[in-house]
Amino acid sequence: MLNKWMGIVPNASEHGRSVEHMLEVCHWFMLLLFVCWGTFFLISVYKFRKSRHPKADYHGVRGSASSHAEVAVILIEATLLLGFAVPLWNKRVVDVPDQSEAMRIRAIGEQYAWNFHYAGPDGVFGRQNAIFVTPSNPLGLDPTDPAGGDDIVSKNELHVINQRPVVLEVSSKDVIHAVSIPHMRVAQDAIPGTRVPLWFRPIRVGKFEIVCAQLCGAGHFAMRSLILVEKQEAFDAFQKETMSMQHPATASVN
Ligand SMILES: [Cu+2]
Repeated sequence: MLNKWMGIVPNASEHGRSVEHMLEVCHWFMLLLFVCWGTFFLISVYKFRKSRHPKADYHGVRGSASSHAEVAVILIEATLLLGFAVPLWNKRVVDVPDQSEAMRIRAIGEQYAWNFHYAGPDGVFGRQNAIFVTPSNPLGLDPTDPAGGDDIVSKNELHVINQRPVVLEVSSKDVIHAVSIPHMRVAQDAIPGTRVPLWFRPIRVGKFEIVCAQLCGAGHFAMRSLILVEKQEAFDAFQKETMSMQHPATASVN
């Protein structure tokens, strides 16, 4: 309800609720802080007004209530950080699912599109080299490498399987971009020369938006793609069809 009112898109990933929960706790705490400090400020302004205190008192507060309040704030903030934020961060960034469980897909940004590179049925990414880059081979896949014989590349369309963890290896061909998938509650900068894993488990079949979240040039606004969360059969059909288009020789053998 609150999400809808604030224009936040519905969650479609397993960990999404915990991210929302973290944000909710922080916001409620900030509201509490705002109200308390605001009230304290107004009381002070009224109580220590000039007409009642014509002469300034340089000793300030004498009671210990304000120190207690400060300690309480520190304790609550430490709990937020150590009890909620660090464990969630660890789960999201350190505990990346391994290759046997997850789909590994490379997401490569360029001005102004996203390329998605799948390892194909053999699960091994083919070698890449900039010398092979052409309009029909945007990622420079080495045609002599057998591991790349079943690799497929899709532009502006990321196909994933529902309920299966996805590890996106995010990088860029030119400038800094950022993959942001609001429905999955994930975002990651795409930095040339690095390959950063970003993972999530989609829990709902559907089509969702992927946007570039770094101002990357004049066409930044148009740099949007779709993530298609599909059932296994639909993904297999996509893989087979794309393979037959991109590797007619290999596809006919299989
Ligand atoms: Cu971009």
